Order: sequence, then structure tokens, then C-alpha cells
Amino acid sequence: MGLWESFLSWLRSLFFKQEMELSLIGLQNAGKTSLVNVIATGGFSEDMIPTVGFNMKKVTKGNVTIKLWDLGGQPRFRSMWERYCRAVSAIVYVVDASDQDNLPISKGELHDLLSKRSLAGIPLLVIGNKIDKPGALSNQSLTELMGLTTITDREVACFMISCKNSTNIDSVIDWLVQHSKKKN
Ligand SMILES: Nc1nc2c(ncn2[C@@H]2O[C@H](COP(=O)(O)OP(=O)(O)OP(=O)(O)O)[C@@H](O)[C@H]2O)c(=O)[nH]1
Ligand SMILES: [Mg+2]
Repeated sequence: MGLWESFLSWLRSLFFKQEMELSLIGLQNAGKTSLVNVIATGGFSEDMIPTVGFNMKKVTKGNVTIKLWDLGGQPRFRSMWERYCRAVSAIVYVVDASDQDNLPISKGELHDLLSKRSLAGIPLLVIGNKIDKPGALSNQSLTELMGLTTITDREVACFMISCKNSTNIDSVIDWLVQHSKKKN
């Protein structure tokens, strides 16, 4: 790269540099930590340890630095979700799309969280994970069953992914880059 091109690319990086802070929420076993791993390293493991409390990871993708709060989904950790969502650019709510039995609970937890005044207006990305599994819901069914069309006070999107096969991960990042509340 010539000097002029390097200068231009440096200048571009200044303009497009973006920082995002995201919280990953959802019931235990939904695949939140798996999603963090796929975004950070592309790696996937069947053998995961449930998250106790939370973990924080910083990932840089091109000009975007993403700070990810990965929260535990077991019932005893759910009361702290709100605290970790207050300052974020977007809330990423992960659902196991192959586990229809737990969908009503997941829906209830999501709508409870969104009713908090402190979280008003924060964009929401709902992710249906595990579409590699037989019987996984379609985007349309998940949107319906999670009551997403009733959410009108913020930006909402729904994507279907598989962490296992790395399906649609790029679409998720693209949406977040375009729709997260800008930090700088
Ligand atoms: N088949 C399949 N399994 C997945 C996928 N994503 C995650 N899993 C599996 O689901 C299980 C739970 O994944 P985790 O990422 O630990 O789930 P979590 O949401 O972080 O769970 P908590 O930390 O307890 O809240 C693991 O056995 C993963 O291997 C996927 O896309 N497809
Ligand atoms: Mg976890």
C-alpha cells in the first residue's frame, strides 16, 4: 500500500470507527456464549459450561469494536439482566428455536425486560438459534410466538442462525452495526 492509500485508509478508519456495547440475554441453553465464541473466534463446541453470573468480551471486527456482555440465563441470574442492559447500544435476545416447550417462558422474560422504563427505546435484536436442528421454527413463527409485532416502542429485528454451522452470523453483525445506538 502506498503512502497516500495508507493515509486515506487511516482517514476512513477514523470516520467509520464505531464502538458498540451489547448485552446477550435469553434463557439458559439458548446459545448466548456459543454466539460470543462464534463472533470472536468462529469456534463452536457442543460441550459448554453454563454461564455463572456474566462474562465480558471485547471483539474487534474491522473498524467496529464490540463489547459483549454475556449473561447467565438460569432463573437465579435473570434479575440482573436489566442492570446490564441499561447502557447498551442494542439488546440481543437469544432463543433456542428448536425448543418450543420453553418459548412461552422466553417470551414472558423478554416482555418483562422490555417493560422496564430504563430500557426504553434500546434497539432489540431477537435471534432464533439452532436452526440446524430438526423442528426448528421459521423466522415467521418465532416472530409470532415471541409477540414481536406487539413491540412498537423501539427498533426490532429477528434473525435465524446456527452457531454450530455459522449460518447467518454476518447478517447479525451487519444489522447491529447499522442499527445500534451510536456510542461515538
Ligand atoms: N445444535 C446446535 N447446538 C447449539 C447451537 N448453539 C449452541 N448450541 C449448544 O447449546 C448448548 C448451550 O449453549 P451455551 O452457549 O452454553 O448457552 P447459553 O445461552 O450461554 O447458556 P447459559 O450460559 O446457561 O445462559 C451447548 O451444548 C451448545 O453446544 C447451535 O447453533 N446448534
Ligand atoms: Mg452462557
